[in-house]
Amino acid sequence: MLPKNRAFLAGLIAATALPAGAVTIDNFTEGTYALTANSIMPAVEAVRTGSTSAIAGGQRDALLRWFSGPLNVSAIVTGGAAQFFNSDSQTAGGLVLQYDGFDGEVEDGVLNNGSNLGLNLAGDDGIELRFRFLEAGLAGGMSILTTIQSAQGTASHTSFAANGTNFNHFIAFSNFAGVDFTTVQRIQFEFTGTQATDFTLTGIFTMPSGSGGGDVIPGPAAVLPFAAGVFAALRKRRQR
Ligand SMILES: [Ca+2]
Ligand SMILES: [Ca+2]
Repeated sequence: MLPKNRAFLAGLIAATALPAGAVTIDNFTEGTYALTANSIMPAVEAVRTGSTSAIAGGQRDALLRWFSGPLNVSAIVTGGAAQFFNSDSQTAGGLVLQYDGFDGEVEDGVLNNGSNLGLNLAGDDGIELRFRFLEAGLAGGMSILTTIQSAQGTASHTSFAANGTNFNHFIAFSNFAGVDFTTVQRIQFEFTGTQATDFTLTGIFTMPSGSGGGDVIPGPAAVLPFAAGVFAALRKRRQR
C-alpha cells in the first residue's frame, strides 16, 4: 500500500463517528497531565477535572507506576490522546485510569476507590477503548484489568490487547457478572505491559446495545472493504 493511502486509511479510522447514545468515559481533550515515574519516585498520581462530556463523573484519577528498569516510565494526556511509554527497552511500568467522580482523591501516590461516578449504563453492551497504536514490547500484548463497581456488586475482567495501529478494543459488559449497570459507581482500567510497552489511546466510550460494539474492529479485514467502498465512491463522483 502506498504511504499516502495508508495515511488516508488512518484518517478514516480516526474519524469513525460514535454511535448515537454512546457515553464518553474519556476523550482526553481535558485534564491534561505529564507524569514520570522511576526508581526514585515509583508511583505518581494526577487527579484532573473536566466537563462531564469529556471525562465521565467530571474527574479522572490517574496512577502511573514504575515496576523495573533503568529509566523512566511516562504518561501524558494532551490534545485528545493519552500516551504511555517506557523510556528504554528494559523499563516496565503500568497505568491506572480511574473514573469514580469526585471522591476526595489527592495526589499522594495511592488510588482511593470512590463511588461517585453516577452512571446508568443499562442500555449499553460494553466499552470500547480506541487505540491509535499499541506496541506491547517483548510480550506482543498488553493486559487490561477492567473493574466496574455498582451499588449492588463489583466485578473485574482481564482482557489482552495485541500490537496494532488504529484499532478498537471492546470489553463486553457480559463479562461483569453481578454488576448492576443502572448504578455504576466506578470504572477503572489498569494497563500492564512488559518492558518497552508503549501505547496511545484516543478515547474510551460505551457502546449502546445494538450499535455493533465489538463487531466493529477496524483491523485490516474490516477496514479494507470499507476503504475500498470509499475509494469506489470517490472514483464514481470524479467520473460524473
Ligand atoms: Ca475521582
Ligand atoms: Ca478515586
